Amino acid sequence: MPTAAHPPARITRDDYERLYADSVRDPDAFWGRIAQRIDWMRAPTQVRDVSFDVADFRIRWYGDGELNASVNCLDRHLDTRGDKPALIFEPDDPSQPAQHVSYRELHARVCRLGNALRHLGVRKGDRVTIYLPMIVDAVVAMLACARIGAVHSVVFGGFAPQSIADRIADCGSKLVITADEGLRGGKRIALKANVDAALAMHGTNSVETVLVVRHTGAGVDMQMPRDRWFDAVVDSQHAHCEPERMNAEDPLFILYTSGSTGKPKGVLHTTGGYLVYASYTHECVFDLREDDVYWCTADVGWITGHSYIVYGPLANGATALVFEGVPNYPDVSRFWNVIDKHRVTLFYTAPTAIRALMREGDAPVTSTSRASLRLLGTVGEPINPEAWRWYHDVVGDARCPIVDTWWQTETGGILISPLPHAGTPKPGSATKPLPGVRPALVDANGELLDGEAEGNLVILDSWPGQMRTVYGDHPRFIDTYFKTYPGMYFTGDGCRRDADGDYWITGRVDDVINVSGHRIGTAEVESALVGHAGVAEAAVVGFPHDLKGQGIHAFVTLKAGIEPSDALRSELVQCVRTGIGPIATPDRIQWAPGLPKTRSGKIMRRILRKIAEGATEQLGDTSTLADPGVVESLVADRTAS
Ligand code: 6R9
Repeated sequence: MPTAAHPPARITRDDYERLYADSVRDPDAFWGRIAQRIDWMRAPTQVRDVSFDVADFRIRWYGDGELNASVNCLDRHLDTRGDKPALIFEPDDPSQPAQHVSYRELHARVCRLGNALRHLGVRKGDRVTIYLPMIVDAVVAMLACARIGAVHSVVFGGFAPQSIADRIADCGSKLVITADEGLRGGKRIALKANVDAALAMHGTNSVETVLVVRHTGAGVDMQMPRDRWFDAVVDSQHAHCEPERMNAEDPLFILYTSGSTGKPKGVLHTTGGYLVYASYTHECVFDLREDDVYWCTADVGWITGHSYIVYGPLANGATALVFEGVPNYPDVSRFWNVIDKHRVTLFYTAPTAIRALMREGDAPVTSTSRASLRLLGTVGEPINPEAWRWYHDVVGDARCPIVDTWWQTETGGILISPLPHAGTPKPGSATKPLPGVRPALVDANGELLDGEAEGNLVILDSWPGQMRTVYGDHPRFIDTYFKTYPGMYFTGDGCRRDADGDYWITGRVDDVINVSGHRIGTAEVESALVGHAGVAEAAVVGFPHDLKGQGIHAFVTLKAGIEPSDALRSELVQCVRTGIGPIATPDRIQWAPGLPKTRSGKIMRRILRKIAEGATEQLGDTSTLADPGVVESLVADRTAS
């Protein structure tokens, strides 16, 4: 790796103790040194300028530095790694050929698109929405934006037109990059048609151009002059594109994520700190080496794809696999076959996928070799010890360390994770903070808890990868993350710390449901449900689900005169699928004659959660309810259903 000296890639237990102590004693020195791993056009002389105090709030890292993220991910590798594969593309259909894209080729493709975007009038600071399948052009699109200083907003290909429209309207995108169709598990996804539907919706007329990648070759409706074929515009461009000089604090991207209230928020990450942090954590957590073949199964529509398929690995000159498909197509050995086919050494996936594959038994795994594997990782939700052990013993043949990485869209990169050579792993624990990161636990009053304790997880000081604002709504950023516990960043997660000081994340403590590692806001699902003319009110809670981690349980109160029926249930499911996307489909819809409310009219979700879990003996105090009878009838119906 270009940067092995900053810090050692292989951190042992002794290194860890020393590095950690140094990092928190003198964060300026520590993060100043880490920043040297990046190629700066102008090296920063300032390291951090941070205050979490809401009266004097600021988060700035490397404030006078200048750089370009795409140069760090491409140009600086051309001399030493020009012919090395930057990306290996494995298509949905295994009978189709895989593609190896060298750093030189990726550089040329990014430059051509960068020039095309400039030609189409996209300038530094303009927003570009990317709605693409997991194909090489998704990475090209992100890096081309970075090259010319445009701010990308990647929208996950599973989102419905309404969600695309909301995201375009919120950031005022000038241009959309999409494809004719996506492919997943042999099924076609009508991406261009979804964009057309989104652009017919209110608030999207900032979009001037839609670039359409020919992927499946399906016929699509092209609306001239708005819609342009990607290849027709891009292929003729020059393969050299002058990179924009970006200040460290210039925005790199916006990524929408669900919170406990309202619409998804546009998490904004900036250029310098984010890139330093993504590359630093990618190297030390995965113990990256020059000849690794690294595969993260996330989609680029999520933060894991941004930091650990694109920016971290490419800044480090690694070879990253881009997988278009799904774990169970054409059969449940697909992951392991891909590992053998491309000799994958580092494999990073989500607990939900592990649990689903564990259900299929050992044979689909043990029939493959997996001898190339050196390290396994997980992300997105707590991993239950049983799934951890299966991953370790069966997938990793009991010889690969597991890194259970805790982090968030907001954190930009991994904050708490075992380091592969720095300690004894504990199934189900994310263990210790990375050097430079200061987690703590607080009780409901914000009092810091010492030693062995359980409470709410906060971070006491900034790190370079921290989000800087909610796009277009800075007060919401401060309210959401810095007001609950003044002076601290509140993660929204509950957590336990054991006697060894290891952290065990217990899950969200706010109104966010983590379904298969995807964050779904209860408020979003409720608003999709009440969009149906027959619905008076809806309340949505999570419940423990064997495969998904959490499932979605919706309590729905119908308007007077509307009768519950299976047909109505399907219509409500459809409202959610078209309003948000299939990932937010409720697992259960329970008809509720009324919802438990306090006398001031607040829905008591605590009680609904217990009913959904089936833990009806632990309902707690219901005496403050306006109408305690409502609870009895909900419990009776839940038991009956
Ligand atoms: C990277 C990512 C963030 C939420 C986070 C937490 C949960 C993520 C976890 C984990 C336990 C882990 N989470 N990693 N919980 N152990 N290793 O997933 O970002 O989509 O924003 O979700 O996911 O609840 O707060 P994001």
